[in-house]
Amino acid sequence: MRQLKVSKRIENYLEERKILVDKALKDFMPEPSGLAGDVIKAMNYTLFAGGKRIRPILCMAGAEAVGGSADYVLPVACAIELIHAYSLIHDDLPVMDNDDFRRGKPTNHKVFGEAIALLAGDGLLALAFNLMASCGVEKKGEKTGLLRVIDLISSAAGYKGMVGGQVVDISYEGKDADPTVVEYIHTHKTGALIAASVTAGAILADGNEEEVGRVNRYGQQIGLAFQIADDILNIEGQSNVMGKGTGSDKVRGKMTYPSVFGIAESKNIQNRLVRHAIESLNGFDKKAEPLRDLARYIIKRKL
Ligand code: GRG
Repeated sequence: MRQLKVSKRIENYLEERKILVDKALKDFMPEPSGLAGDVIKAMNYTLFAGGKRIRPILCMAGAEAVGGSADYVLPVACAIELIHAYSLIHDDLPVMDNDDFRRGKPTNHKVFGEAIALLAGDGLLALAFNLMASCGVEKKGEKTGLLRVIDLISSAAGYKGMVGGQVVDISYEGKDADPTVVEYIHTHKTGALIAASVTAGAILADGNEEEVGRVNRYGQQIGLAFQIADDILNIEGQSNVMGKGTGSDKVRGKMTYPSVFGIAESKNIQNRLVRHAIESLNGFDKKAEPLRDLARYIIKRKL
């Protein structure tokens, strides 16, 4: 049989995995009911309003790269998507980026109001930890791997990671270009949760320390490349494909890779990061092929 072209292979893989994640999320999420039903409705709205599910897919691929199973890590993979959904709701609020559309649909606060949107984000964040704590991925009552993962993910989501990156992103709007600051913003705001996603998979699947370290390095490199690609899409992307407007970074005076290094150099940097990410997986067999494909996809994506 002729080998599928890489782009087709990754397309099929992403589609299959997204179906798996969507089904698990549907099974897990509560139906809106009771006195607090409005907030559950708002939580479900953003969680099921599209999305590539790249973080859970990376978590499953990280597990498989070290010989584990995707199904086993699926609850933790879903929990990471809940954290991602929370960050998008808060990021779109008027006090943050004040966006009206995401994934082609009105943002959470446009539909449910600011107070409910804020609480829906909080609710998703808390529910993510509830899901991880109750997901039963611990073996024979031993929770070491799971606790290590909760430690990793909570750090990546909080002030040492995503929240810290967001704070610097906001406070440096309109300031002079600074390569150190933009690298901090991108590695924290976006890179930290992406790196934690793939590393969590490798830890839960009992990868050895050498493997976990290599997968983590891969995650950090693609995490930064992912946000650089996002910056480039904000300039060169097609808004009808992305479901949101382009050009907003420039209007807001955001510090981005293109604003600091220019478009051409930003593309060189992301290509280099992807090359290094793939090199980090040297020594891994073909079970790591999805991770290699995902690294290439991350900078070629159109949304
Ligand atoms: C704590 C109040 C408070 C707010 C926190 C941390 C935070 C809000 C926001 C930062 C997270 C953020 C929005 C980073 C940008 C990362 C990014 C590129 C998001 C888009 O990710 P995709 O492309 O989205 O995976 P889809 O739609 O595919 O899920």
